[in-house]
Amino acid sequence: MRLDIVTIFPEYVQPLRHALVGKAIEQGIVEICVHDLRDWATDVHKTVDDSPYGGGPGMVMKPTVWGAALDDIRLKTGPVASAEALQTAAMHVNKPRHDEKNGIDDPGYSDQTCVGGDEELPLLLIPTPAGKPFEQRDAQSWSREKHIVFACGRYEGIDQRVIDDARKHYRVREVSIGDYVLIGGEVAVLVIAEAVIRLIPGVLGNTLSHQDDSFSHGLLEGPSYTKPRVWRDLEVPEVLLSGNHAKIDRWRRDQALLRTQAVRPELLAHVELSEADREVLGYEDSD
Ligand code: 6GU
Repeated sequence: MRLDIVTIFPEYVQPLRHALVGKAIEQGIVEICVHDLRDWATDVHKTVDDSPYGGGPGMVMKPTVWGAALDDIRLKTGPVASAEALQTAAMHVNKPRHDEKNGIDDPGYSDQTCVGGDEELPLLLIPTPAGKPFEQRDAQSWSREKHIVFACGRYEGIDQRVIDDARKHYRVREVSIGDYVLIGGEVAVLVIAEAVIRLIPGVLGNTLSHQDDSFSHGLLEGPSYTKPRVWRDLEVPEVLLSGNHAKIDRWRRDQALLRTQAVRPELLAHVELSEADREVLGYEDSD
């Protein structure tokens, strides 16, 4: 996968060089190029914004600068032709991870979202609080993309015509990472890139380890425990020591259901509940 990130603060996305994403870069699973939007500014002050038509506070990012940047990224021309990929912070490749296990097959992914006509266009993601909420299923879908471009807006946003024009050459998605306002899109890019990259086969040592993720089955994950068995007078739940895997699976399911009911009850509406599930949740029998 290739990721291009356009921002006026290239340093802001340097955390991607570390840990699991850094390792994925090193393994050649993902290539990340960070571009300074000011490289496309044409005046001596490297101006990227201007006052809004119609008045009001704040500044709007200029279509001329963004248009040139998105053209060069798509065509690999201009500053992009010589752009260097992000280098990792440390060598990770030879360090085995705790969750790397032998004998676990890569389940792979079907390529159905990556075939035919428009699907060949790169995906342009524009983080904005006015976007559609980013969800785990988006991360799953985007983990199969060949080329994703992130356009980080600052100030009051990007001139709308940049987004309208980009649709000619990109599949464009405006996305929000939650109902709060950030100063710019950079932190959202870190969030989205990490959520996407960790799902690419081969990035997590153990490809089974994300199948039980919170949200993947519509439920929040329940609690986890490790040694020692007793710590500060607190014991690990007995069932986890029982070796009875049917019982352990049922217990984990119960914990996930109860946590979801307590913290995010609205998620339960989208989960298929068995009779046993309904009983744990205290639902009345419905015949
Ligand atoms: Cl994606 N961008 C910005 N600037 N603010 C946000 C956001 C994104 N998601 C929530 N708030």
